[in-house]
Amino acid sequence: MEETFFILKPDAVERGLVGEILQRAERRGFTISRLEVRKADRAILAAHYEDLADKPFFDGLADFMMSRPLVIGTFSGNDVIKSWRQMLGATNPADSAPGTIRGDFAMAPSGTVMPNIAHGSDSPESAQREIALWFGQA
Ligand code: DAT
Ligand code: MG
Repeated sequence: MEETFFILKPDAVERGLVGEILQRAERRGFTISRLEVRKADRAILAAHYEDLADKPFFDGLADFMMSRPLVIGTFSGNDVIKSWRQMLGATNPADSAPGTIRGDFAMAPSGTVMPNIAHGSDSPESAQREIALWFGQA
């Protein structure tokens, strides 16, 4: 049994998509093992996106993620890390396939990647790091 960390980003919360996205995860067979509404600050986002903190788009990304509340949580299930990433679809909404969460719900302005609805950990190491960062060592 694996655990992954997810964020439903401000666009998902504002558009009232939280229930529908969580329902997709539950229908897939994931268990919601943690769930919270949280406002992020720049420090936690810099740690969360540590590999992106020196990118030119980081400030815009952080401003967007701090703009409104997030829904954060964890899913438990077999191969849940890879499966949730597959359900999310490609990072850039222009490339995400129909049927994926981003492919069905995300529409970023032409040439941009954000907003793109949701986050999922990309490896077991990232999942462990992100769960500890957002929820503390459980
Ligand atoms: P993912 O969210 O699919 O794991 P990532 O970790 O590469 O993708 O990037 C994290 C977030 O940063 C992504 O969801 C949106 C934003 N982002 C990535 N690349 C970007 C870019 N070139 N311009 C603007 N935002 C970007
Ligand atoms: Mg990522």
